[in-house]
Amino acid sequence: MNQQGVHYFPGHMQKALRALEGYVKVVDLIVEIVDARAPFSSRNPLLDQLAGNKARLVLLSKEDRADPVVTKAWLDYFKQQGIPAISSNLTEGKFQKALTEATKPLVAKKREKEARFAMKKQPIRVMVIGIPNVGKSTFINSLAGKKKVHVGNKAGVTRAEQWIRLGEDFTLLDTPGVLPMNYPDGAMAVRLALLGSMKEEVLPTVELAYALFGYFRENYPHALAARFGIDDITEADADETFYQIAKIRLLYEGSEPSHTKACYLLIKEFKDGILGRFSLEVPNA
Ligand SMILES: Nc1nc2c(ncn2[C@@H]2O[C@H](COP(=O)(O)OP(=O)(O)OP(=O)(O)O)[C@@H](O)[C@H]2O)c(=O)[nH]1
Ligand SMILES: [Mg+2]
Repeated sequence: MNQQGVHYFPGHMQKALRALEGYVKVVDLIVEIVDARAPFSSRNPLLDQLAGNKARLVLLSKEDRADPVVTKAWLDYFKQQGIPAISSNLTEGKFQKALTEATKPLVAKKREKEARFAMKKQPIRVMVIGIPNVGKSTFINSLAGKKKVHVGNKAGVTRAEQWIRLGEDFTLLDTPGVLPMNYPDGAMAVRLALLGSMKEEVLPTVELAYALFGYFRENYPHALAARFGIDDITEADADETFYQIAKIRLLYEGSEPSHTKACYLLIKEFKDGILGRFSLEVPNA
């Protein structure tokens, strides 16, 4: 994959980061959402620092798009690190139980303190953080049982922080996605672009298609077989494969099968989850 660094830090992220610093002080729990397909690359070290010693839960989103074996390995990895972590398909909202379990001690502690000092019962304040497009707003809507905040499959949908009250026990803070200031490791940036967390303008689609092809060839050589009716790509050449896909899907430029159009198709189908369930990194890789 591309080894060149990527520098990308728009102004609204700088602003969001400063705002988040203020919120950390007033929240009880930080839910850090990462994409299950690349839980390492989709963690933001800046947010990690910001969270300090606050109670924290790592939520691996989009498990329905990830390789289940690899997701299990990631959950074990976080467990070994002593970091509470759960995985979920946020669009199905089946994580409520796990979340309630994970937050039980926190709630109990808060209620006990309130009782001791005869304080009024306050909701647990949960701040939801993560890089763009990992599902922060989807998580909140799912908990709320209705659409309270905007979601969309592209980076930068949430632009400002917003508090949402959930019953008696919780108040959630939706936040805009924040990326690290730069990616000295170009391969990490490529993964984030494939997950839709980095804007399409930052990394060209054709380059992404080559990177994805190379990754599939090494890790999931059967990935394209079912969808495009082509052979295992272990020995295949990227250009030849793109050419083949273009012919199969009738993607032409004039009378020639279009290599570029095939690249766009491949990336779109990967992003839409049509190709299947794939993880882009494994623990300690
Ligand atoms: N398949 C699948 N899609 C998901 C899941 N969680 C979120 N999505 C989709 O991912 C896209 C991004 O979700 P959002 O909730 O807008 O992400 P966000 O983290 O709030 O993004 P920003 O506001 O841009 O930072 C949407 O198209 C969601 O429907 C999941 O667990 N599985
Ligand atoms: Mg959002």
